[in-house]
Amino acid sequence: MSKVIKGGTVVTADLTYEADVKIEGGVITEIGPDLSGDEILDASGCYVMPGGIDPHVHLEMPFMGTYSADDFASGTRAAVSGGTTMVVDFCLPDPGQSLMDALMRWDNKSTLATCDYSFHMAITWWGEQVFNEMETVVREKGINTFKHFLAYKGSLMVNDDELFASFQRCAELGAMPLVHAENGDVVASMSAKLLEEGNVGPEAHAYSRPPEVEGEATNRAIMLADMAGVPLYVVHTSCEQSHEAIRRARQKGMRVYGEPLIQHLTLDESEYFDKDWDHAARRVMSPPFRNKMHQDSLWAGLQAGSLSCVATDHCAFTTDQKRYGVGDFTKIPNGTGGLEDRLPMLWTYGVGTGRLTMNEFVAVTSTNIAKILNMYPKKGAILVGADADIVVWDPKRSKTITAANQVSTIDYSVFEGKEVTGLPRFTLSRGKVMVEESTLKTEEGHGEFVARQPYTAVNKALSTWKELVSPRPIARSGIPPSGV
Ligand code: DUC
Ligand code: ZN
Ligand code: ZN
Ligand code: ZN
Repeated sequence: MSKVIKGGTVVTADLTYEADVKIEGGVITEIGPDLSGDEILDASGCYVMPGGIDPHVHLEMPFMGTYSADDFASGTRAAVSGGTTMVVDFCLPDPGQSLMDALMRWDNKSTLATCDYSFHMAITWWGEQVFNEMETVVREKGINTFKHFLAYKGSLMVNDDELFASFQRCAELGAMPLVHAENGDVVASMSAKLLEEGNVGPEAHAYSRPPEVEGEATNRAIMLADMAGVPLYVVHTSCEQSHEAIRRARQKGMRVYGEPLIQHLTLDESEYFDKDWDHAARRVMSPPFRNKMHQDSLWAGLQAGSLSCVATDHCAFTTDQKRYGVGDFTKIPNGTGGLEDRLPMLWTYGVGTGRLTMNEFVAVTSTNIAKILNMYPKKGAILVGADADIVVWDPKRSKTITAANQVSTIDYSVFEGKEVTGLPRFTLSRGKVMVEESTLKTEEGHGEFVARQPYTAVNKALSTWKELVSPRPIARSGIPPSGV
């Protein structure tokens, strides 16, 4: 059974041209004029683009005493409804837990996926077992990226000695580290002070993690990555301080990638102030929303290429879950949704305003991500042989985003009331039509794991297992070396 996407304009990260696209066995088999096939999908008036890849989601994530509300079933349904055909989730071992055991849990959860998916492995603790298992993760499990939280002191956070040791291990294995760059010690200290002074509401969340906290951690991670000889991927880059560090590193020739979120590009800190508790708490995420100056910086980074891709960090909690934090903002589960809105929002506020070209749109929502995560051109491409993960994009279709009509299971949307123009006419996952206009034709379990091979380019450091040395022993002898 072949399908032909007919009469559309193919838009890739570097080309725009009129052609039909033929699909057989889940892959693209022909691109050209006047193709025929068993089934025709009418793409007239539409752009035919690589399906979106969201490099950063948390589905059914155990976090802050609860689980994020969208699982792999509802999360990937939401994804395809908005033109995203692949998600990358984070496997999070509990402290002391084997990476393999954690991976088994993620393998089980992900059997519900409608579209393809991959994993980043998080380094949430450090020890010889983790050091050894990292090799199995890379060589046998098809995971070439390791996430490090520099925030969430007391739970997910790793210290600098652990971070540096893990970066060196990544270098040796041909893996790339990712960082959540916020200084967790400073956030903890500022949070405690705010609470002490009676600032317990959700707006205090934003005060507890200013841009400097992110800039410091980004700079530190970049320096440590440089010393270890690894590339670095900075998740949810939200402010100029962090972007500036990334820009500088790239100018020096380092492979450092920055990932702004659609939320940070389109929503600002006014969402926290003079708003009712639920409104503000629903928007509590880390890093928090910033002011317009930071938003301009992020848009400029996408235009100039100093920032590489746009994600959601989709980590959706219901209003009831958010209310765990009434009376103490540090207990509000951190996270926002947006998986189904990323493409329409970026199209409307990026392409629709002239800030991004269509080709740049494809680059930052799909192709760059596939390249950076080492799965191009299987993903992120309209090329013969590539997976037929395709969105047929109707630039004229519009809607008003509202929780009442969303696919995500939560009871609100941070984009409530936003008008978007540009929506999928069809979304295809490996050739299967999952969405036709507003009709979902999703298939639980259709999604497959995408294995990603190690990188070959950067392998400077060598490491063997060593206990971390701290504190440094104090010299007992007061005798100076001779000659001093
Ligand atoms: N930030 C969030 O807001 N939620 C999930 C994890 C994170 O880093
Ligand atoms: Zn994070
Ligand atoms: Zn995240
Ligand atoms: Zn299927």
